[in-house]
Amino acid sequence: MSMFAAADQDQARSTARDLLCRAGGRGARVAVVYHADADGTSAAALACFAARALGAEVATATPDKGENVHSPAFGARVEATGAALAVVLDTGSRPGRPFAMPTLIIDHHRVDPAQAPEVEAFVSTFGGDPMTSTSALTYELLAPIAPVAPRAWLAALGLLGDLGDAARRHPLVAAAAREHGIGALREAVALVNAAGRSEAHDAGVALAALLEAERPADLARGGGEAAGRLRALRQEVAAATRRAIRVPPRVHGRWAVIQLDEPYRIHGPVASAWTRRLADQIVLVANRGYVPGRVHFSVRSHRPLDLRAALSALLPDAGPDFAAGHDRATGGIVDAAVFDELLRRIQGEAAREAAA
Ligand SMILES: [Mn+2]
Repeated sequence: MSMFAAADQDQARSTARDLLCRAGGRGARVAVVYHADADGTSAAALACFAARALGAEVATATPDKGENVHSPAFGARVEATGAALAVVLDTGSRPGRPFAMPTLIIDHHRVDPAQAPEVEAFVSTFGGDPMTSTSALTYELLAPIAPVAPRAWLAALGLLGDLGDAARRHPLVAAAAREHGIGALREAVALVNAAGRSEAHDAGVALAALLEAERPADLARGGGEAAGRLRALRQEVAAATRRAIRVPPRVHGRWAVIQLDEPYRIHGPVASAWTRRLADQIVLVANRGYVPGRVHFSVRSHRPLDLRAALSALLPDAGPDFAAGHDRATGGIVDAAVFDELLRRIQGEAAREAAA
């Protein structure tokens, strides 16, 4: 990151803290908007704790199946909370702004500074720090203004969820593993992720479980009501994943394509599971059953390839939901017709390679 961007980030962080403290000081409502995975949900739990400790009321919201934070229906629900400030966590970013109200975005996804959102405060590393997560950025933002230190393990959950075992080198994960055990942290990540993958997309259960938990082991073994519901959701998602992993791939050149028809958001883990067995392939797992008429798909590979570039080369202008995410973990959400065109181009690439 350039010196200029670093100075901008100091300014963004101080503005963000100021907005939260002022909202708390006047007892205002804060809308906590989050991505329904372990990282986004852990960041949301930290934001809820901090906002309440500062004196604010909290309303939480996550986009439904097939929505994102820019969907008009989602925006209307967030505006309807009557919140004076929105805190948006781990949802990626686009130019412009998702909501009319004052908005603070905390996000660790790679973004060109020229494409940064125009909101009151955008807390980001612009992708310049691959060893961070939204939960860690949120923790670092909140620690100077709110008593979140006893919940530092929430930052570790998000790091482990997004970075896997590489996150164990992060000081927040190392400290949480010493205190709580790495097994309890991993188990909590799996439970939280299951909620967002469930057929009902019941991310609120995971957030409730994190808010009622005093330590990560409370998710897997605690008697809390939300933790119990979370464990039932995980069983359902695990059964669907076992079913989906039995669907055989079709190989086209360097691509291996698996097509699912499941109401669960399990295309990502199924793709990751196949990369070991298809070590020379780019694995694409498509799900036509998640949202009718749309295809949600995940792309992963065993070898370190720029998968966003590989996808964009096939379909250069497929919109902001195509080839989003990270170089090593991407995918997209497109209309069925666009996905069928992508498949034709994959087959075309394979045929050209075979002829060469
Ligand atoms: Mn994340």
